[in-house]
Amino acid sequence: MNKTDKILIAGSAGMVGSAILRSLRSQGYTNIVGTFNRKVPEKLESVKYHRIDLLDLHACTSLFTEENPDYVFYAAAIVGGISANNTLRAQFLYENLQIQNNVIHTAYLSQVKKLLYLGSSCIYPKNAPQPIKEEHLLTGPLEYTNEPYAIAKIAGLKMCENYNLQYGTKYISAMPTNLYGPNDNYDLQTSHVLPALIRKFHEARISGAAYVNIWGTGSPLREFMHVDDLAAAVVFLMENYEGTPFINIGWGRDISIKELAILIKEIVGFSGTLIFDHTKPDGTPKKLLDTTLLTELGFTPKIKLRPGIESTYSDFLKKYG
Ligand code: GFB
Repeated sequence: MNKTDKILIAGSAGMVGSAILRSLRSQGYTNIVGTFNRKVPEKLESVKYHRIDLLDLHACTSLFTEENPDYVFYAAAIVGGISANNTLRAQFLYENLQIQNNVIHTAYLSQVKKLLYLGSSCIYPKNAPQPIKEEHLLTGPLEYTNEPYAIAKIAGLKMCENYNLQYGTKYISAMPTNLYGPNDNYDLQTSHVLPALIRKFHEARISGAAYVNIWGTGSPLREFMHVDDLAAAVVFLMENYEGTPFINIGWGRDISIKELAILIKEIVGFSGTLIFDHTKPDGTPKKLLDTTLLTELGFTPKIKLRPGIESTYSDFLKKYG
């Protein structure tokens, strides 16, 4: 990838797309085009934005005809935490399938040099052996709370694999673990656990509440990666990796939801207690990715969990504090 090649980020306003944009700019890439729809991005010099609904194939075709990108980062999914996945089930399935079909197929028709598709660690079976290797895909039943999203993501990586096989495209796919960082979604109904807990502990500290409600038992294990590490990894893969096997992107260690809650409680400075709401689902019991392939390619994440959460909390305070 040359610094002046045209790079399209599909979904550049979300937490992941905006981090990829920051990473590309910091590495000297100068010809970046972003798309957004509902969430409006902050305006950045030398980045061209298109407001576009990628569910619309005609709009997607017009975008590729006008911009003719060399490289595409696919970060345009509709995403959310366990509750959003479990309630917006039809929407997560339909919209994710439709948007990725439109973008991947249009990228093929417009002969882009390379496309990087972003999936999710929820593609793996609920009870996959830990740490989860890429070869564990499709070896057992999925976790039901996020089955629609997982099926859409599996379809996306299979699109890339099979376009490569049939049409000779150079599409690569990466499966990130649970992500957090600046520009996250803090809506308590639809967010992931880490931003939800930042907001809950912050509001409890301000209001002087005696306790904070944590969903589930607190025992599920999750791996959390800062989105700037993820962005550095996907730019690294775009620059250095070619091949159909998809690649896990993880941070290397997991912690329980209870341990995460205690850590965020300390960082935010809340002094009350935790109450676990057993009526809420736990989801997958464990989810730690095996990142041997990524490490062998030469990439290692840098941002440790505590400083990562501290800087994310600072970003939250700037925007909502
Ligand atoms: O992050 P999260 O919503 O999604 O929840 P998943 C992780 C764990 O945190 C679950 C618990 O066991 C939740 O019950 N939890 C505790 C909370 N308190 C809260 C809270 O206030 N809010 C939320 N959201 N959770 C997602 C998938 O699964 O993982 C997505 O739904 C995606 O599809 C993502 O793949 C990577 O980690 O369970």
